[in-house]
Amino acid sequence: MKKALITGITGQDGAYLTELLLSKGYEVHGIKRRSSLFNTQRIDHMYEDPHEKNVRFKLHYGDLSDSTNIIRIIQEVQPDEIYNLGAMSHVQVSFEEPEYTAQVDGIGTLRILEAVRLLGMTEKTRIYQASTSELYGGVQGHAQSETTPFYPRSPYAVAKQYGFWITVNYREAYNMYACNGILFNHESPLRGETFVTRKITRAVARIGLGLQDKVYLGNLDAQRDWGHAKDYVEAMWLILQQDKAEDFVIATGVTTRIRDFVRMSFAEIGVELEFKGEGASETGVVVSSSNPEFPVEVGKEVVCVDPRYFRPTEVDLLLGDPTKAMTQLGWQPKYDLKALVNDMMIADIDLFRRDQVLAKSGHQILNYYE
Ligand code: NDP
Ligand code: GDR
Repeated sequence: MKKALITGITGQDGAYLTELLLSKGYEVHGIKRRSSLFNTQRIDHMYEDPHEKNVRFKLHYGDLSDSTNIIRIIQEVQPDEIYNLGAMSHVQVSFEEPEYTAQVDGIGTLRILEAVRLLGMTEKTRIYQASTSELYGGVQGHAQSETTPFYPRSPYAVAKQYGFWITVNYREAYNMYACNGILFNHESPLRGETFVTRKITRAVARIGLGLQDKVYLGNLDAQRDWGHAKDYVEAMWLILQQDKAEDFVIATGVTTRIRDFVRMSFAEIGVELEFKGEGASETGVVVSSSNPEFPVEVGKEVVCVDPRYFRPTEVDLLLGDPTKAMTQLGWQPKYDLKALVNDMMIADIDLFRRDQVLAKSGHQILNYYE
């Protein structure tokens, strides 16, 4: 039985990757941070009672800022594969926590690689590094591939650039099987609530159910190449199953504006929007509403721009070229953007129907501010 160790197991990708590896018969170990509240909601459905025999899913307390902890866990688990998904992953927050982001997203990667080297496990253990399309940041005007030079535009992206190159360097210097997956944005019903897609689908579900009036967003002109996280964790696994360690771009090859993601999400509840104005004064107004289950008033302003969400340096357009992954790995995404939006909207409507029941019986419903 192969053993995998996943950092960032409590995050979106960690949860889907765990499901995938368990289904392939792996023993899966995860590193979770100690927090003052439970932070395992995304993986609780896979929990196995550690008192039982033949448990295939185990969690260890740890943190990518703590080298000794990382070394001890890797020594104890003796993984065949490590997926380094742990990170301070929010681009805007990285402008507020640049040093911590560098520690975890940059040096954290070095800690994993160096632990494997120091423990003499370079021939046994394969390493996947969660690299990102944010590395291309300022490279605009054409699709981005494995040969496109980097131009990071945030403390997050700069830290991830260190993670990318230290992975390449350890591969070349110590002959390690260490690879970067340069993944473009991928989303799902498990996406963190403050990333733009999930912020939108949650808000649209709440507006449709009468729990919220409007949503405040930042730059509506940005363009992203969005795929489904379920498809992208398949690619992570494939990257570690090749004869030779290499880096791969994982993307759909289609890019869409934030404004159009908003439109598509409202369309899922039968609401058509018109956008008026420009920049900070742009608004999204309802022009028709056809589903009686989600009665949103025509003429209502449901989207506003709040410059608080503008970034000091923005990445205007991301568009990946996944040709190498498709030809060499045989990777093919199953979801297109419409299917992704549909999946997220169904999940968020279901989630907030419970709040609607509570609201109707007089309970106070919390508001969400980010
Ligand atoms: P999430 O933000 O959902 O999950 C991040 C995970 O990292 C969480 O489990 C979090 O733990 C953990 N983590 C945060 N800080 C530390 C730390 N100091 N030590 C150990 N673990 C830590 O991210 P995603 O699942 O979306 O992304 C996974 C990885 O892929 C990240 O590295 C991200 O930067 C990268 N990536 C993501 C893309 C995307 O579109 N989703 C695209 C390209 C790259 P906790 O739950 O306790 O907060
Ligand atoms: P990103 O994702 O920065 O691409 O990083 P995010 O969803 O945060 O932003 C995408 C684009 O939407 C614009 N935007 C807003 N963003 C947020 N969060 N909130 C808003 O209200 C809002 N309004 C507009 C942003 O300006 C941006 O242009 C994600 C993360 O998962 C990274 O970890 C990963 O590496 C990259 O994707 C690929």
